[in-house]
Order: sequence, then structure tokens, then C-alpha cells
Amino acid sequence: MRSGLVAVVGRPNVGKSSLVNAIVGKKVSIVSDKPQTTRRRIHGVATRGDTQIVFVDTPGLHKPVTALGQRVNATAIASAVDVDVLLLVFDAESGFGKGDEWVAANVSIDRSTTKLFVVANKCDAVAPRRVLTELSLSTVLDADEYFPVSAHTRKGLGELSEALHGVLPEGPWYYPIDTTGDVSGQEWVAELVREELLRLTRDELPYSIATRVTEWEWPRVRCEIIVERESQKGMVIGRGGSLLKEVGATVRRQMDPGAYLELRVVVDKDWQRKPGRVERLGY
Ligand SMILES: Nc1nc2c(ncn2[C@@H]2O[C@H](COP(=O)(O)OP(=O)(O)OP(=O)(O)O)[C@@H](O)[C@H]2O)c(=O)[nH]1
Ligand SMILES: [Mg+2]
Repeated sequence: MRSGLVAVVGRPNVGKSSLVNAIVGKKVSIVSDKPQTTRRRIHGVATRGDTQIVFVDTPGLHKPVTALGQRVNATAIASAVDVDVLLLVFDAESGFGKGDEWVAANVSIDRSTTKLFVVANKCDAVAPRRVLTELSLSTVLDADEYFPVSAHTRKGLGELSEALHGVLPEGPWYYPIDTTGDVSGQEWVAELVREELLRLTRDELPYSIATRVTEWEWPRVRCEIIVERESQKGMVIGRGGSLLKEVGATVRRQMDPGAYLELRVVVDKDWQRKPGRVERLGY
């Protein structure tokens, strides 16, 4: 048997979670077009043949301006310690740049025990020539291998998976054969609610939203949506409750049949800027 931990790091919005979902073959981590979607370390497990790859999806590394930002950055850095492979993902469409070098400098790995693979994602969105240019810029990282991929079209994912299989050490699996992730049912519903809200809200609102399940007596599930200001409450509820209704309907479709999902919006003033509050929300 072979197994290993593969940490997926990079700037926000480069497609880390999309990549993990695509390789695992199931949605294990929420995705959105807004940066800073992932806030916790999430395991996505891909077991093929005798090999189990445990992907460690991490929050995008950025220059933090809030307590939440500091917290999620620390989570990302800590998640990259003691792994077998570090996948440093960058966005081929926006190009390899200083931010990506900054990420590499902030995650310190022991190169004698951890392989560094650089992954250029979103290659479907750029011309092949550009992909090569961006990959050649990324060689300043002196990685062990480089991969052009697209999480959307799956191009290059086979090569990447094969290379990962090739470097993982012999050892027992971390999870049972049919496990795809480590997010609990309650956390998952809270994440799905947040994913929908990220999709439907704009400006600063997505960053002000936290979600948590406060009641789980199947089929009754209550999820609290926490915002930072009274004025944001109405924006989340929508005219006549329309936005909340849409969120509820989309999330319910992704839950086991029969769920009764109740959404409630509460204000926790400026929670994002208060370390104690951030921690209490489980980040
Ligand atoms: N064109 C294209 N877009 C992609 C691809 N992979 C991801 N995206 C898009 O990029 C955006 C960000 O995707 P995520 O997977 O949430 O990115 P992330 O790196 O996990 O972001 P954070 O969790 O915020 O750090 C979404 O709008 C995705 O649909 C890809 O291969 N091609
Ligand atoms: Mg993510």
C-alpha cells in the first residue's frame, strides 16, 4: 500500500479547491469566483488501486487585513508542514507573479522530505504559448516538477495524478477505502450555504459572512448566517426573503432527501476583525 499527504497551496482564487474536487471526483470543498472562499483545512481523499492520496486543501495565502485573514493564512501555512508533496498552484490566466513567489517563500518545506510540484491551473483559458511562458517564469521556484492543468476540462490531471502516485511512499492508508473527505455533515451544510451566498452577494458582503449549523435533528437542520452589520442582514435576506429562499432551495438539493433546512440571519458586529470571535466561529 502507498499513501501520502499532498498539500495544495497558492494565492486566493487560483483554483485549488476546484483542482482537489476534480481529482477526488467529488465536491469536497466549496468553490466560488470570489477570493478567500476556503477558510479551513480540508482533506480530499483519492484512493485508486493500492494508493491513497490525501489532498490538503488550504485557504489562499494573501496579505491579511483582518483577524480572519491572519487566521486563515496561519491555517494554510500550518497545513503545508510535514506533507509528502507540496502542490503550489498558480493561475495561468493571470500569470505567474510576485504573489506566487511570496506564497512559496511563506510555506517553508524540507526539500529532502517534501517534493515541490508547481501547477499552472486554468490552462483552458489561455493560449498554449502563454502557458509555457508562465511555467518558465515559475522555474525560479526550482521545483521538482511542473504541470500545466485545467481543473475545468481535466486536461493534465492524469499526468499530475500519475506523478503523485509515483512519489508517494509505502505506508498504510489514512482513511477507509470509500472515504472522500473529512468534512462533517454539519460543516458541509454550513459550507454549502456559504457557497451559495458567495455566489449571490457582492462587494464586501461575501467576506462578512460566516455560517454554522446550530441544530441538527434530522430532518430538521438549522443554519445560522452571521453578518457583521445590521445593514447587511437585509441584503442577505433579499426582497421578501427571495435571496434566502434561493439559497435554501439550492442547498437542499445537495443534501440527503427530506431535509428541512431553516436559515436564520444574525449580526455579530465586526466579527471578522475580532480574533476571539473568529476562533469561536471555528476558523
Ligand atoms: N477557466 C478556469 N477557471 C477555473 C479553473 N479552476 C477553477 N476555476 C475558477 O476559478 C475560481 C476560483 O476557484 P476556487 O477553486 O474556489 O479557487 P481557490 O484557489 O480554492 O480559492 P480560495 O479558496 O479563495 O483560495 C472559480 O470561479 C472557478 O470556477 C480552471 O481550470 N479553468
Ligand atoms: Mg478554495
